[in-house]
Amino acid sequence: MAGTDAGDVQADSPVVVVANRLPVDQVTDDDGTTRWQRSPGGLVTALEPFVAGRGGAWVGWSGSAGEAPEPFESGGISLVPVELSEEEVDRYYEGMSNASLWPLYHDVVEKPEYHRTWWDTYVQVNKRFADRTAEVAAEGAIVWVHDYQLQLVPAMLRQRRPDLTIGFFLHIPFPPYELFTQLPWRSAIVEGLLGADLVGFQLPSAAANFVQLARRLHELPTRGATIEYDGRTVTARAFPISIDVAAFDRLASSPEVLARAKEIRAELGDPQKMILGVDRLDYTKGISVRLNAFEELLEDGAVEAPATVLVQVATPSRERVEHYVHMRETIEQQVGHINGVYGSIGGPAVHYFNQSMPREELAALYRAADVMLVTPYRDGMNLVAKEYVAARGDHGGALVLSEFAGAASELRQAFLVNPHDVAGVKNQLLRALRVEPAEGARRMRAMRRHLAKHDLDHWASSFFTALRAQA
Ligand code: GDG
Repeated sequence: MAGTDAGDVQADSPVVVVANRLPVDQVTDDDGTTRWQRSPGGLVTALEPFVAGRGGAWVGWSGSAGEAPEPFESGGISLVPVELSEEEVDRYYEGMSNASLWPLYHDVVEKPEYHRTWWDTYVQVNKRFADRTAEVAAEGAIVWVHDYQLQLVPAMLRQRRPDLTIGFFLHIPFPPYELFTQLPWRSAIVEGLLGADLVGFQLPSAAANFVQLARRLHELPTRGATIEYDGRTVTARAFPISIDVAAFDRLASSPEVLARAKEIRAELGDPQKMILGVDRLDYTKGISVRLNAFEELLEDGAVEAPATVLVQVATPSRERVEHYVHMRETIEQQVGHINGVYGSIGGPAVHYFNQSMPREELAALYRAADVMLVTPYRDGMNLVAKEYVAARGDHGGALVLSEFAGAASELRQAFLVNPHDVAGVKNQLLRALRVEPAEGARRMRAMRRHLAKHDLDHWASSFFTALRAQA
């Protein structure tokens, strides 16, 4: 980046990504010095080829409250930090984003809270993101804004820089009219998104929900996927996100990972069947549902522990938001209860980890598991389901997948379940545990064929191609 002073950034980036978080984390070395390290997330890998090395920029928050570092370069991308105070983190991020919008957009699985102070801060922070982006984007640049934390940025940016081509992608579901309209600031959000030329969603139904809102709430003319607004045509379309399938496949079939997968089975006491869940510890993910189903199967005598075990990785997440504190307690009580009743010395029924695991360990777990349980009440996509399929180059394993995960519209050969129906989940879990190897392999092969064509690069390039076409 040319300027190092935050006030002196040059407007020279032809492609700008705007996301709540920068794709780096600050790490402290043994000698106490701090440095920035590329985050392991998939988004940066997907966008890198379009942004890196071409003077591209990424505008985002560093992840810690207080003064933002000066813009700096990492992996050929100019990183432009946006500052957030403690109070802004509380109100914009933990409040409005994660306690209002997140539950509302996930079918009100938990009751959203609405506070005017949170909203005011959301507006203020969105303005700051728009300001920083307007400063770094070159004349006529392509800007891609991400996710529910920044829904006002497209309109704010267009007002500052009408020369830009602006895309927006929502990673989480977009609710139907009947739910969305409970939001006190519903019109502002719709107008915010309409500032974009292209609004991308995970599913066609979400895009249709948005078009319907524009028509019913704002009485705008719409036609198929397009909305006429303010003398422009806004397109709303689905771009289902994916993973780097080939890289995950390679990782999961490396000798180290295969050896570790064997070792995991041995450490679990060589069970006949291993069931696996991997999620951020979030109430949308339906972790309790699968614990209930597993417990009932133990109670019915349909499965026995420790011949059949459930391994649940629940990565810590949003630990300061109240809903999450409560949910963690409930899940941990449930695990304790199941192990209390069905476990034995050295032989628990549920192996529960409230820890983040290295990627290699996740790959080994996927490879070791006979059944992967993915049971969210609502999920934009769910990359864990796709990672499991990508990891099974041996065509082994079976995927139990919620109908309410975006991934279900692509992974049709999974054992699909309605997570609200415990009897149905039990049934499908048993079918998956007992599937004939040939039948399991047929399903896995079909899902892998789909993923091979629909990978992360396909997602990013489809979006950029569609966005450039709007320029
Ligand atoms: C949002 C939407 C949409 C999990 N635990 C560990 C770990 N993970 C990784 C998984 C996976 C990712 O985190 C989780 O992705 P999901 O898609 O399952 O869920 P969200 O975090 O809710 O993501 C979602 C996504 O955005 C993308 O658009 O699919 O619907 O909610 O990659 O592997 N990774 C490591 N250790 C862990 O312990 N290394």
